[in-house]
Amino acid sequence: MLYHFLYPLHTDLNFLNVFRYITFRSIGAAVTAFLIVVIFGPLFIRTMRRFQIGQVIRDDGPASHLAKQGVPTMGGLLIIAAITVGTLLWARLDIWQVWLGLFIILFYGGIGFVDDYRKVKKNNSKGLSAKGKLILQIIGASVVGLAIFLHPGFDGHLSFPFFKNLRPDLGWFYVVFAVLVIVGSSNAVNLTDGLDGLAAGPTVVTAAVYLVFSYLAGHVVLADYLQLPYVAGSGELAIFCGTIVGACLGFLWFNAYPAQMFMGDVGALALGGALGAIAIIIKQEFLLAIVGGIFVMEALSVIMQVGYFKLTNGKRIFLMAPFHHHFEKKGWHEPKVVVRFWIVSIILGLFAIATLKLR
Ligand code: 57M
Repeated sequence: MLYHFLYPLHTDLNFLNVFRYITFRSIGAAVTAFLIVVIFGPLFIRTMRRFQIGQVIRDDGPASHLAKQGVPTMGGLLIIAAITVGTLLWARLDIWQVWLGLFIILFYGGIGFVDDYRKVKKNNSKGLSAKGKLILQIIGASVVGLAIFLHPGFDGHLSFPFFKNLRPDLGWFYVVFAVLVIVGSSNAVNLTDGLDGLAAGPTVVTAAVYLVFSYLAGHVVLADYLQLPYVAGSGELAIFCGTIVGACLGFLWFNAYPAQMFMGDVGALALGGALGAIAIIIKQEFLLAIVGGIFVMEALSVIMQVGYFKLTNGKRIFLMAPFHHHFEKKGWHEPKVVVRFWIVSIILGLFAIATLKLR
């Protein structure tokens, strides 16, 4: 919005020229989203406490989690508000990809909200049925897949880090692929969100890396130089990524151990869905498996554990899945698990950036 109001005035007020730059607006967007969460966080926590909207803790988890009973949840509402306001303020609103990003975060946030609300209302840890949640996620992701497919500039080629000449064309199947990436990413972030700061940290890293890639993918000269697929308009998604970085850093302020609030499904499903959608829109789908390696490992640990559990009638690979509970059960203190996962995430983020030159 600021771009549309302020940039046209640059002919009279020269300094307003700065609103043309995606770099400047991405930083502005990140700071705005951060401040919204940090400023409204205490009020949000107090309100959730007053209305007794707190986490219901399962009694079959690690014992240390029982102390978290009643911690205010649904902090994702604040995250989503900050991302939406930040994006509307700083992004160019004539770029369709920006609306697609906002759509997925609001749609998936809506699914998570219904799930959280039911849990809180019924005062147990079960919300929407797994099937109901999956169907809704598929519907939301299909809208994104179809919007990309039906756009005149559609390109169904995949791109892989390291293999610049490997570019299979998926054609209409790209829509199915988009659904798999978005739904998979949303659920993987949701599974990861089980320790204080565990989901928000790697989300910051992933969104920061995608901020860089979105900028490059939308820059015709740099995309060509770095041999990335050029996606017209995708540079504006850097601003959307900036708001995710800012909002999650602000959320971490309160979610750092010992957490004063959790993001809830409303936050985890929305953030995961948004990361998946960004990867699809800027055509860097496989990069998500690298930079979001923590989410991938967490999801794989659940798939392996549940599969093995069923095959062997109750035997386990890990002491408990998802993976982070395994380390807790081994006696690592919660912040130690979280900070070590962050370290791995940062290293994966740096590696993802390095793929720019390894082609
Ligand atoms: C959500 N939710 C957290 C919070 C957060 C198939 C199965 C592996 C599914 C999995 C599952 O249900 N995962 C999805 C995980 C919950 O956090 C809430 O949920 C939101 C995210 N959706 O924002 O609102 C708990 O996580 C802790 N937490 C923190 N700090 C945070 O910042 O400490 C969350 C955020 C919170 C809090 O304790 O209550 C969760 O873990 O439930 N199921 C599991 O994860 C369960 N695993 C399991 O049953 N494993 C089995 C296999 C055979 C399936 C096994 O390995 O034996 C575990 N989770 C729990 N208890 N709580 C184990 C049992």
